[in-house]
Amino acid sequence: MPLRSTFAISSGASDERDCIILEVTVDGIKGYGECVAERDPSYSSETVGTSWHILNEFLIPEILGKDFKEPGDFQPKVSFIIKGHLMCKAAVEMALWDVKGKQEGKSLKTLIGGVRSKVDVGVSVGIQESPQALVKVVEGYVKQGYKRIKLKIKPQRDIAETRAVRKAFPDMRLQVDANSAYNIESAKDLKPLDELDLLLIEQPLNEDDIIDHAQLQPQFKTPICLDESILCVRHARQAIDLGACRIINIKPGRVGGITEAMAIHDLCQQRNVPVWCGGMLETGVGRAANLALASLPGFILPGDISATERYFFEDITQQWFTLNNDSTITVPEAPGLGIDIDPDNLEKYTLAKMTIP
Ligand code: OSB
Ligand code: MG
Repeated sequence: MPLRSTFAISSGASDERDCIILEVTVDGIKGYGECVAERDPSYSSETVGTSWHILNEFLIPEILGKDFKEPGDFQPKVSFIIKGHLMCKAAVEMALWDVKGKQEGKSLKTLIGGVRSKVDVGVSVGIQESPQALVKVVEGYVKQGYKRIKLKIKPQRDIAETRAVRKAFPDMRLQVDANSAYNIESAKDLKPLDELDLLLIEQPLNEDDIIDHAQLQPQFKTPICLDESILCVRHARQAIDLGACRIINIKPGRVGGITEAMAIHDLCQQRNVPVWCGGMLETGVGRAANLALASLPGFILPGDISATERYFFEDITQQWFTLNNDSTITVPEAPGLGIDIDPDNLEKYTLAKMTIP
């Protein structure tokens, strides 16, 4: 699906969103799931191509025709024989949550114990040509009503950009995301950010650098937030125990599904660590799931869940998510994910199809 504007992060830019949509049939009820892996392995090692392969050759054959009581119940059965590929597992789980909700006539929000009917959201703004261009883009989103802005940064494109936005919007809830573009040495260059009253600095170092993040955090007043580094509840516990971060970004796709996302949420609540819901430029399918997750009580910071028009010209769901005037988006209340697929748009954007009977 073409993006409305190029989205650039430290590791690369994209103009289009490729993704896999799963349609699962259980006892005649159809559920939908979105695999958030991207075309390129630049954010995560998983891609649309690896997901297609793993779903087709391993994950789906392993669980097809078997009985599972809860959407997450297939996970322990496959975790040892199918290592990793968490975005594939999350896609299957999302479709099973959708089925369960439709079976029971309950929304995903109700099934998981969500407490909010609308959730605070912000926009994740890609790297722009210049600090001035960035301020202009941010201004556009502020005019639309977003009250929290996240800036993507990379070396040499960090301090001047963030300062310019802070100067233009002195009271804005502002945060930055490096997508692991620094190492323990070069992260010293980020020190001036500490004076800009940021909510958090997201994933400055590599995915597997929890220990270096623990060295870095005490050097900053601003909380470090981990995204790529946290793939499961164990990682969350280890990062909190080591002092590697003070905030965690939870993306159900990255951690293998809603069930693991809830476990991380529960741990963080016990440990007094604020969490927020990240995004992966999802279609309406994944966006609906993120909204339900973000309705859990521990999601106290605004999520990267923007209105549909921030991403796409049209969507594959009939639902078109809009921003309320208090910088929130309303959580779907219909059974399951609470979305209906737009069959014409789905067909229009389909590049390949696979049916596993
Ligand atoms: O690091 O949070 C990230 C998008 C793709 C890959 C990684 C990230 C992002 C975003 C976009 O920041 C969040 C959104 O969906 O709006
Ligand atoms: Mg991130």
